[in-house]
Amino acid sequence: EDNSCPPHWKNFTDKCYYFSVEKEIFEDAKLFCEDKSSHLVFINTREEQQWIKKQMVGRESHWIGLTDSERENEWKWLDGTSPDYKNWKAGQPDNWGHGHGPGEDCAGLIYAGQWNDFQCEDVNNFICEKDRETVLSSAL
Ligand code: MBG
Ligand code: CA
Repeated sequence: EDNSCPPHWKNFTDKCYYFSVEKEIFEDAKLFCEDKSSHLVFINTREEQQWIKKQMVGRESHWIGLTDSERENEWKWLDGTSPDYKNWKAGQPDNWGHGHGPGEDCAGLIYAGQWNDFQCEDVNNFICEKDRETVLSSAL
């Protein structure tokens, strides 16, 4: 495989993606990715969304790097940018549990690849993303 992604990471365009086998609460998933010089995935295009969906073999939900914990219903990627492309499931986000619990401020993919807001303390799989390493051409 000549895609310059680390072992267990998959390449798409100029990025590398890690689909976890681990399940974590949102904050620990975020820290896991940061520990590997990456971030919870930002999904910016339909093409990226479709590729990610294809990689999701099981029916598990996966955290993405999207939260409205700063201000309710202002969804932001973890780099502070607002989503342009969106893929919410119909009826989501719904901040479910509001009035009875903490609501739902952390986003993830359900098995069909669509987005749902979950309670941040839910335990889900997750996807990390980072830039692909630049290939040195000196060996050629
Ligand atoms: C669940 C979502 C949850 C909440 C709930 C509302 C069946 O999906 O996971 O976040 O939106 O629906 O009924
Ligand atoms: Ca929800």
